[in-house]
Amino acid sequence: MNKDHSVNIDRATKPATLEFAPVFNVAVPFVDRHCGEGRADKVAIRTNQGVEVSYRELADNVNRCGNVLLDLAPQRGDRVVLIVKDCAEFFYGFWGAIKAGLVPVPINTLLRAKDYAYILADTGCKALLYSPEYGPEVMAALAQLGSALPQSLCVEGDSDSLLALLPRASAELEPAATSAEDDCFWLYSSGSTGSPKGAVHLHRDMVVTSQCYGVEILDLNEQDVCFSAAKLFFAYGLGNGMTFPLWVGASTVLHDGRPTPQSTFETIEKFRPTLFYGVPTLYAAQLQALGSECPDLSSLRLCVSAGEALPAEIFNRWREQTGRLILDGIGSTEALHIFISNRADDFKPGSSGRAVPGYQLRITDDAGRDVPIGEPGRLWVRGGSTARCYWNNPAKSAETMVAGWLDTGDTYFQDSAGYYYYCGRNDDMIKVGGIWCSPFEIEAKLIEHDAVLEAAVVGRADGDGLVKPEAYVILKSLPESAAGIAEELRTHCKEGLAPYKYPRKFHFVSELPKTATGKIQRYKLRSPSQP
Ligand code: 3UK
Repeated sequence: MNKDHSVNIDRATKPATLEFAPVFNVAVPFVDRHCGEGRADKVAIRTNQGVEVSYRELADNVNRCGNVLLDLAPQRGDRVVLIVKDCAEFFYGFWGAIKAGLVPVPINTLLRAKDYAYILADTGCKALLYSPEYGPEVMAALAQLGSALPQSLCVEGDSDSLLALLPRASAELEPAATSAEDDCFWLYSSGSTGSPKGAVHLHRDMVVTSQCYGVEILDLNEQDVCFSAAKLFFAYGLGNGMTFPLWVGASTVLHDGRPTPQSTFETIEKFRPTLFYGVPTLYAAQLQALGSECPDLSSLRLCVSAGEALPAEIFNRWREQTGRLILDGIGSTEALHIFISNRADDFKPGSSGRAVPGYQLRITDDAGRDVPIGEPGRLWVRGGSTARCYWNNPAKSAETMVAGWLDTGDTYFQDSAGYYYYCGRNDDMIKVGGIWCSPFEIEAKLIEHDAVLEAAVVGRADGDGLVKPEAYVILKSLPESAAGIAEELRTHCKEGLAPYKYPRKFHFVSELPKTATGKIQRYKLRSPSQP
């Protein structure tokens, strides 16, 4: 058998077989391995603040940070919450905790005190690492918590900050003797409604996503430079911007600001990444900006989209304007990363692609039977990276994780060529005249129209109590007449969709409610408080 902390990859099989050593701490192959493989001086991280970190510095600082964290959270399995922006210290905190046998829990940095108080209490964390920007919300959250306060540590600032403590801590740290099946880190899934739930991930999970998707689908290698507009606290960004580049010994570019067309274009021009990872609403905004500016995007070999379905229209326009493909793929916090994807040599615009090798899929009806090809149903996934459970929530775990299968909460259909098509979240699907109708299909039609920047479609009961589609639309510019453009969009939909699918009503808005990760919150539009 292989030596401690190693993983054997047999690429002769399809999908590749992964064999983990019985003693396996995932920080070793992701962080420590590179110095022994000749990458000690290679740059692992570059940031928009001008910071550069080599693989040697990364390994040393991970050890130092692990030692600092062990002073605050001394017991194996203690949780360490990270409310940290995209910066090198995110890496030190995350991997330092794992190497020390602690469990890091990165949290969305855009939340408020009330949300933090809930999550801190739910984790029962012993330590909390936060960036100074979030200090006021963090302090307010701690005040709400009352008892069982975690030890908190600010990343930078005074003499007690992480940056002040690191140089004084030892750069030696033995990896905790964990196993591939031990709890490793948690990520909170926001869900569309209800309280956030902590998805518990194991040491093996990041290896599986990096190999199955990063290597097999994206063909990542040591020469790549990754830039993720999606932040590290999000499972999508965590893979894109941290685990994938580390797995193959590549470099990553971190930006600690809000992703806008301007900031992402500037970052691409300055750091010349080979891979760019965004979400559909960002690609739409970038395309709008490309109307008046022409940044140099020539370093990119591939672009990736996830978080929401990528409309074919955006794929096509991006390809025309930049000459680059956007590979759409669906992933989730519970699955850790993308499990259905398009690929550079096999893509179908408007579809999520095919199964990522290593993942199995099912589409079922309400009775749990597989539906025929072409029919929409509930999408389930099974694979080596899915969360063990939701923390402290056996009821939700039992409902979502059934005999090794994960309920994605999405409605999908598969065509006869094997491509998967997103229809909507199960609770966003609309039944019009007794027939299931996909809000996404109508939205994709709407944004084909020149005047439309973004659209969201929801079902609403009319005066007779019959549910009909209604559209919320952001126009690219102010229309001459709202009634005129509504009529034009209605005709546009009627021409390209089944007759019952056109929106009966249009609301022209300047903004759509979205999660921090760019997902449209259709349930907010459905609620009666909205116009
Ligand atoms: C939706 C998509 C259609 C879908 C994520 C890549 O988004 C991620 O994780 P979340 O837990 O949300 C999961 C849900 O988002 N979704 C994501 N991608 C697509 N729907 N097409 C897509 N391409 O409803 C899914 O159930 O926030 C994405 C990698 C890791 C992730 N965590």
